[in-house]
Amino acid sequence: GSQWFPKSIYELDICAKRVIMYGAGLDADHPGFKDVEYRQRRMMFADVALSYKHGEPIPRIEYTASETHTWGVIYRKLRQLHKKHACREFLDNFELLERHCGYSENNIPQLEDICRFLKAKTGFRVRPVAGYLSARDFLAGLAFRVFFCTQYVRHHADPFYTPEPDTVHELMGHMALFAEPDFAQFSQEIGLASLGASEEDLKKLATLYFFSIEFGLSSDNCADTPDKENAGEKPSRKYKVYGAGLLSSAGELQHAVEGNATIIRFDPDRVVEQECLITTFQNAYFYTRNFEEAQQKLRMFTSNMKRPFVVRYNPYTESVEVL
Ligand code: H2B
Ligand code: FE
Repeated sequence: GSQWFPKSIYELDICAKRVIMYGAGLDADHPGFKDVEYRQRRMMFADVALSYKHGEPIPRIEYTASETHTWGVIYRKLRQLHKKHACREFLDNFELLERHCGYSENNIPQLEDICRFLKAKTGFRVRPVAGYLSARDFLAGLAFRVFFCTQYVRHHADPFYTPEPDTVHELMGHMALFAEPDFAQFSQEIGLASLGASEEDLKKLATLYFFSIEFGLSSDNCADTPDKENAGEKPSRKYKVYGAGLLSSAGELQHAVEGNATIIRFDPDRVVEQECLITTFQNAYFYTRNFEEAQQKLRMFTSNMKRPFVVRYNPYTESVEVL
């Protein structure tokens, strides 16, 4: 009830500083733990992110040959898989990113260019962040159509694995769909519902975020629309992928749609019971027909959450009114 939350887009500067984990504190099992050069590089990225303020141009990074190489290896692999498995909206917008934002296998795109592109498409923005934020701080950004976006690259020792979000995950997995109006709206509504939410509701919203924006599937435009009741063990060609966690991970993407993963209809009451797994593949994935359906179901669910006030987003002032 009395929890502080940002009321204006400028107050996201406060959320951005509350990083839980970044370069300085790389865990012992992180591939960069013993690499002094990597740790120093991470500190540079942390400085950029921690001194950034809303409204400033995002500093351009001169990526090293090694970082660009890591990006290229992943880019080639993922683009092949995207063409087979990503939803139409993702593919269309990804092409626009290639055309307008410097996406290519030889170049790591700059957040400033992506930010300008998304702003024109849906009003979404990105801003640099030094590392992992709490679910509460992270979701608050979405309420203002802001995505906290890491700018550093995972350690080169293992291009296909990172224990934390990095810029490859953000740019290959997340960016394309923030250019899609229905998806942008869905994302913002999770964010708005999270402002001042109880701990219990916040956990549910984080889980809904996880199984949609990170790991969601859709059944629109598929060969055969799956039947609602027996969706459990259907051949996976019936689903397209929109979740960024899948679209940025070759291994889990193939597991989800080329294997025999459990795929269940996205019903928020069911989804919030599911455990979010970080270091292994998910036990189940959830699908909706499209983003509009996801949005309707989310709205129905959040309208039953209790908050002692109402928040309304004002797009002219980029602030929330608390009634
Ligand atoms: N922080 C950062 N920097 N990036 C994320 O993708 C992220 C986060 N995801 N904090 C959040 C938590 C997500 O897993 C949900 C909302 O808990
Ligand atoms: Fe993510």
